[in-house]
Amino acid sequence: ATPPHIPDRLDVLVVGAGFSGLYSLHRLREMGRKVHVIEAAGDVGGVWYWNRYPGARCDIESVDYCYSFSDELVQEWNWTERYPAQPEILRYINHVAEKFDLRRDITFDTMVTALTFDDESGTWTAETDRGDRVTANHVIMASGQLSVAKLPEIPGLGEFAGDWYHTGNWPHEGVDFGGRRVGVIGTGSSGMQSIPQIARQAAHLTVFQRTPHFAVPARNRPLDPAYVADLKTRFEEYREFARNHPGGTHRVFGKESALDVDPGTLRATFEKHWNHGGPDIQAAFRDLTVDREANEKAADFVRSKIREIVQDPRVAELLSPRGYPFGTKRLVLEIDYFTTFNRDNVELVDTLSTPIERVTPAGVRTSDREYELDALVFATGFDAMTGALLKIDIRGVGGVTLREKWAAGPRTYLGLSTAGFPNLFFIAGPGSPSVLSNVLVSIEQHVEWVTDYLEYMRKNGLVRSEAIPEKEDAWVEHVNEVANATLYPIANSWYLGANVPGKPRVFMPYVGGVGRYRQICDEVAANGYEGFRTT
Ligand code: NA7
Repeated sequence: ATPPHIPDRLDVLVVGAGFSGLYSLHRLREMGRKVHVIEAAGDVGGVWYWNRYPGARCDIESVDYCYSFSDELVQEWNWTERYPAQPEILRYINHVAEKFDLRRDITFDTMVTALTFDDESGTWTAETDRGDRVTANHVIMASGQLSVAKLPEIPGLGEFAGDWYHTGNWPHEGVDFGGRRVGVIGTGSSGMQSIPQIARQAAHLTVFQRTPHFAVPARNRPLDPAYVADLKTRFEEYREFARNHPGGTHRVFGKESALDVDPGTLRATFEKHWNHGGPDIQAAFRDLTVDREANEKAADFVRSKIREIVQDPRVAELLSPRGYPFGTKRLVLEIDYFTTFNRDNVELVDTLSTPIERVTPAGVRTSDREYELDALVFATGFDAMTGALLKIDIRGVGGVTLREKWAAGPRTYLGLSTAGFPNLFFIAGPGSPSVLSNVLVSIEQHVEWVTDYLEYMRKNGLVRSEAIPEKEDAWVEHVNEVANATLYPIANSWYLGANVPGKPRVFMPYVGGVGRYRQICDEVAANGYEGFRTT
């Protein structure tokens, strides 16, 4: 039986109430569509609802990491920090939900478990973990890129006598680490952000590091209200620049090769970026993402900084990334991360030389000893990009499952759609710039493109749209081609699914750039949505 709160016949079903789902709902409602959102969490926010660990912060500047579709919203909201912390982002999302009265069309605490396409009626039926059955003409998957928390395959967790947490699924009431012996496994963004905060509280902190990640200072600071006010007077122009920019931001790209400049200029350029803070150091020279030798100059610079900051040379060496290019695992913006290792209560364990064997009732056992712990934090990341989609049993034409179709890696047309699954759209999905961009710019572009397409279909009396397999093949090839021209595929990153054992190693996001991607999507639309077969 369908609970009364989800209409059982919809025009559009949206899965997920994060930034993508909320804007999809708002825009479709404005277009007069019968739309409803189903969300697993207890409220809006997506990744910012779940990731409440201490130190959780966005690595895109707040004035960029926001919606632009409503000038009123732009004008009334005031960001307070250069890089927004999780509570401020969640307050913003809540403000948006209230302002546009979004919650009345969202069902929370409900997981979509299956989506089945019926060839005859050309509709989708969704089933939920609460026993709902909902039929919709179209489905928009706004289920996120980093929404399925991944625990490591370490045996023994069930025996652990202490408490354990995953950063991507943090208790809402917070965690008090005061007086406790804490272990953190994982040193990506989530680990590097939480470790300094936990170290200040805990009696003792053991950091279990498998791969050191490159990090540069965030140089986070309060925003000058005059700057924020000034930006509002020209926000549309400011945003329009980002919409056509490779990363959806305002990053300035260096024109020189890191191999052509003299050592003094090289150092001074990196120093300038280091002191300014933020990820734009990746574009300090034009060849850092494409030439290994040039990239190594940046890697050397960061390692020299780590040696300057970390007092114990042995620890500094262990914290220094080697063997993969700078920036090819997502560059972390750090706040007090390296200095944390100068504290007396912090210990670094290199699990490459002494691998973790198991969790024991008392703590963690590595190949050489046991570490006694009262609490264990997993900052071990996500089944990224495809995890949330493949968790749902999605069945398209002829009963083919998405899991079967994507067994060797995700295949999409423009990152928006996949052949054999008509009327199903992805927001910021694999094959789109998504996680390699300011995702808010990408989300707005995707939502606008998809909803415009639904409007086009309605106006033209079209009820069914499906990506053409050859067009999809060509897009997948293009995505691979541009990725292979960069250093990105070298690293074992979540961009490639390398953090999930058994996941096919395929570079998932589109590195061709937000501006170029938008242009391609606009051309597709201008040519009557070419690449889709419609009826
Ligand atoms: P990441 O970046 O995937 O980092 C996960 C970390 O956990 C990373 O250091 C991993 O080491 C480590 N890890 C994962 N599994 C294990 C096992 N089995 N044993 C030891 N260590 C392990 O996730 P985050 O949550 O930090 O960040 C994800 C994104 O969210 C981030 O890039 C931003 O875009 C926001 P590895 O490097 O794989 O050796």
